[in-house]
Amino acid sequence: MRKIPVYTHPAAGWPALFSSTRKLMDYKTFLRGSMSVLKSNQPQGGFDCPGCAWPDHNSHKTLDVCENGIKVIASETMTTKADAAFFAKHTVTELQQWSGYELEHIGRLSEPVYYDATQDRYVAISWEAAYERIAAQLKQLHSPDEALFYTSGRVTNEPAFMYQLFVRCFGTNNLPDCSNMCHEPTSVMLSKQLGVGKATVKLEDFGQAKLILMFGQNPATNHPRMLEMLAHSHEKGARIISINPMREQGLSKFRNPQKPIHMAAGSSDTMVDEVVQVQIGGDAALLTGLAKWLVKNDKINSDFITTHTSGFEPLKQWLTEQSWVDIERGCGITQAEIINLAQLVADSPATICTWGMGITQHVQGDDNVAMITNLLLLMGMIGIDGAGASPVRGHSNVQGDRTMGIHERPAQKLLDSLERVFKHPMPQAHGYDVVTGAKALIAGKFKVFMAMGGNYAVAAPDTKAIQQALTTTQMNIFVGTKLNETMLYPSANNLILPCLGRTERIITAKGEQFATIEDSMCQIVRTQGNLKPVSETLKSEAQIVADLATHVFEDHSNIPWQMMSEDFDVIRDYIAQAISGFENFNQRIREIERGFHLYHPARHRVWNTSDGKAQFEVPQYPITYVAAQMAEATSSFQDDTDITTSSSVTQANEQKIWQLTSVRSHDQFNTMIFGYQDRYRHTDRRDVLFMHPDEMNRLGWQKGDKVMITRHLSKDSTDQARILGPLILTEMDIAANAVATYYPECNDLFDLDTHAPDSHIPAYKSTTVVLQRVNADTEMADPA
Ligand SMILES: Nc1nc2c(c(=O)[nH]1)N[C@H]1C(S)=C(S)[C@@H](COP(=O)(O)OP(=O)(O)OC[C@H]3O[C@@H](n4cnc5c(=O)[nH]c(N)nc54)[C@H](O)[C@@H]3O)O[C@H]1N2
Ligand SMILES: Nc1nc2c(c(=O)[nH]1)N[C@H]1C(S)=C(S)[C@@H](COP(=O)(O)OP(=O)(O)OC[C@H]3O[C@@H](n4cnc5c(=O)[nH]c(N)nc54)[C@H](O)[C@@H]3O)O[C@H]1N2
Ligand SMILES: [Mo]
Repeated sequence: MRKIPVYTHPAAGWPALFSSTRKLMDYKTFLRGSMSVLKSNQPQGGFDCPGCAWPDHNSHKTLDVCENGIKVIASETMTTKADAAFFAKHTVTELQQWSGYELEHIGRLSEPVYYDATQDRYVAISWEAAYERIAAQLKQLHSPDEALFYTSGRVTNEPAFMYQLFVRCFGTNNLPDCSNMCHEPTSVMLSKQLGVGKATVKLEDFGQAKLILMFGQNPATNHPRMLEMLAHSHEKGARIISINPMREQGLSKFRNPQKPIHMAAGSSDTMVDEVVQVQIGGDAALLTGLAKWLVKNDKINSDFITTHTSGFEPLKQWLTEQSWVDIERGCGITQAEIINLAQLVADSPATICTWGMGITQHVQGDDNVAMITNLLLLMGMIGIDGAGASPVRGHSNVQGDRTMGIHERPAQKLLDSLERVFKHPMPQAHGYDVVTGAKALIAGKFKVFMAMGGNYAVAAPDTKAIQQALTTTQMNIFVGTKLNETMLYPSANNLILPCLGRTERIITAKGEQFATIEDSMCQIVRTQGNLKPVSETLKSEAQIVADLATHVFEDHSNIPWQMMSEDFDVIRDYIAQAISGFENFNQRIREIERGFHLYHPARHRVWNTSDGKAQFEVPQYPITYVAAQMAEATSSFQDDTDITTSSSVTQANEQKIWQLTSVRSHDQFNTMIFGYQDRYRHTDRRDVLFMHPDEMNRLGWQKGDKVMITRHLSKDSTDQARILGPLILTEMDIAANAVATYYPECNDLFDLDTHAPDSHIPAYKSTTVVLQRVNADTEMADPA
């Protein structure tokens, strides 16, 4: 067996904090960024880190930010600009050829621009002229449902509340958001099973947990501040198990920036006790094995089940029907190993399950979340200290945006209270989410597309088709901080409106404003930028929404839009009236230093579900779903002569069916590419395909070989194959049959029809593909 390179240095620590961030930004930017870092995630007066949604740690008096937080801050605080002078030098056709990395490093969007088709360039426009164009266009629609209004999760609560109100007063619930591609299965299943679609744990619970099962998450890269909490839990005696097809190396050792002794002596904590290298898409099968053993051996909490739950008998029956052969086939883990893990669950008085995208982004994403919740319910692990459900959200305010009403399928309660507070009728029909919205966009159903942040086309599946569709609308409107590839496929009327970022001061006629966010554990905290805006032309998102409303609604819909944008206390007063849990918002957010926790009924064993009980759910898909997909692909592949005669193939035996997953590197925040290095995975490029060296050996392939990925869509699909490559084969300790590459470059391999049934989340984490090695001397096939 060949050795896999192992990252031997601890994660985090000073070198991690400073060296790589300095490398990627200019020095001036870095200084500006690091000054602001000292204030980020600090009680009162600082800003909440615009990176991930992991909560602030109460004990911290000093720096509570991580290497990747600094990168996000440095990205936002760049002093270079994508202004009209920049756009004058580059046509849009030229910019379409730029990489995500190049676009990211242009700098900040700094003045409103519109697309002039005659020159194929973006040119300056005044704010007033931009608003007039938008108002004229929106007023001319036959129906408000001809517009789609996307949101990305960095937008803070106050502007998010105004934005959903604006969209609903305009008359539609077409409010897709990045959640639809992220933790939607969590929101859907936890709401159904527990009554609230959010984490039941608080940060304190991590200090009391005895077992932490971490499913499909890479915190060293994506939630680095979580490492500190895991190290703390571990020190207090918790066993930590990572369930992941990849052995994520940033998880083994951790140097804590909060511990001077670590920083000075170069020492570190260990964290993860064990890695269960589940097959991609095998989590539901693994969880089925655990539950089956626990039920069979009567290791479950019967009192809790009787008092608090419904649906146990159907689940028990279903578990009995699942064979160990299928369980092993479904997850790639042996029965003996599963029983070992089940013993740990049985013996633990306090278990937390955390999860990330490795759980949600599958056709079985809803089932995966249901099975995690089932496990917690079987053991009575909700509503006691040190235990519970801990979905770890992505964007820093993605959870808050939902709470504020950014939702295409709003609860009736929200619509009713908006009507009551604003005396304005609200649209009742549900709107489009990311997937159904993209399909409708491609089908030509929308005349206007608006994005409050984000990079819709690139983050979604079928990127090229969405970009193409955007060129055929009547108007696209982008509110953002950085130029990205969704903005570069303009329709007849395309506007980019630059906004202030989280790090920048918002000063209005009423003085300096602060906003709020909700972290991944339902804590509402304030955030106040402290930097001078990168350009005087920028407006706050709240101001942009207020201006749009003032231009679009002649009667201003009797809502004081401008007062709201000038004084965020006015917005908060409305939020207090319209959204439950926010009573006395203005007072409470000022009173308590670290903000306040939103009441979470399930924490108190109050179940706001359809029958007033916590609900067990039986999975919808067979636990062998992925294995069956692969078997089917293998058999159709054998009959398919087209593939084997493809010009770039060397030998038929070099091909095999694989399960592909897409992940984030250490040098990106979603579609914003900061650099090419993924320190913990030993690569300094992004066009890589990770594979286990044993698999390479078996195929006679070498690291550094070039491979093409082909995804065959179903036979009845009009486009039958998607091809990506060539990618460089790179060694990784990853499960058998599994390969991984980076998001978002691979997004055209995914299609809009392959998603979970209820949440509609695209299957970014498991898709069946064929790999072909290409000769170094062969002309490469064009990536399709
Ligand atoms: N620095 C940085 N921070 C970020 C982001 C970023 O891009 N950069 N993005 C933010 C956002 S929006 C989000 S949602 C979060 C994402 O945070 P994570 O959920 O950690 O994100 P990913 O890197 O997509 O994938 C997580 C893990 O899933 C594993 N995985 C893949 N397939 C499977 C499977 O079938 N089963 C299991 N059990 N595991 C699997 C992968 O090996 C990987 O370790 O991070 C947030 N924070
Ligand atoms: N293959 C694959 N695809 C995925 C995923 C995956 O794991 N694999 N993950 C999915 C997930 S979890 C998510 S959350 C989505 C992310 O999808 P998005 O949220 O749409 O993407 P981002 O890259 O986070 O958006 C970056 C853009 O947001 C804008 N922006 C940044 N800060 C601000 C701000 O403060 N205000 C405003 N108005 N705009 C701002 C900038 O213009 C920047 O270009 O991608 C999804 N797509
Ligand atoms: Mo996300």
